[in-house]
Amino acid sequence: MLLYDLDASGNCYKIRLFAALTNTKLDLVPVDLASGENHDPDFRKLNPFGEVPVLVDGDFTLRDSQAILVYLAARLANRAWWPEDAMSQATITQWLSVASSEVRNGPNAARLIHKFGDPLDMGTAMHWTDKLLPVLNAHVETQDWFALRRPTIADCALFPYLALAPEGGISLTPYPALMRWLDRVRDLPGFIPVPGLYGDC
Ligand SMILES: N[C@@H](CCC(=O)N[C@@H](CS)C(=O)NCC(=O)O)C(=O)O
Repeated sequence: MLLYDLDASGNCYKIRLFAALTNTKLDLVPVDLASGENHDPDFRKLNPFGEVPVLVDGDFTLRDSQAILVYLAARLANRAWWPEDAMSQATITQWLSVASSEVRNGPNAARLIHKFGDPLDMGTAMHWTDKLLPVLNAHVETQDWFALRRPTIADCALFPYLALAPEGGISLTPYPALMRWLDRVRDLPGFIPVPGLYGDC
């Protein structure tokens, strides 16, 4: 399987992290966003939105980090990361939605502004962040993992942009339970870091 990838992308890191934690073999194809390679017609055939990550598995092409996590986890013999029952899948999906909505509009947007100079509004990003982080912190005060009693793809989807939040000027110090959850993810066998991850680089 090919993963069209960018090393600094938290969305791509979700997939690389999951693959590392589950011994899933992926061949990385770097995409140079800085030179606009993601807007080349060939890449647009893979993803008309011009975004990484994109997974290609034979004839099957899939965009969106959450969708790719579901696909990869569903193909594993060990269904621990994406179990087959409806309640588990729905519970995980509600956190995948938080990753693609609240986290994207909050800490991810703040990092895009701070680190990459994207023309987004910091006030809006902080509004989302201030609403999000207390909820996440309270959730992991009472349970170790976001969706189930063990790590799932929900944790892989949430980890990158929360761990990278300091790159957006967001301190995680007021959220000790969330920091303990970050540490639990970092302690998982097979864990790999990403450039800029707090404490690692
Ligand atoms: N919903 C998508 C968002 C992907 C996305 O925003 N990718 C960024 C890199 S992290 C990108 O390729 N941006 C290129 C652009 O917007 O021009 C996902 O979760 O994979």
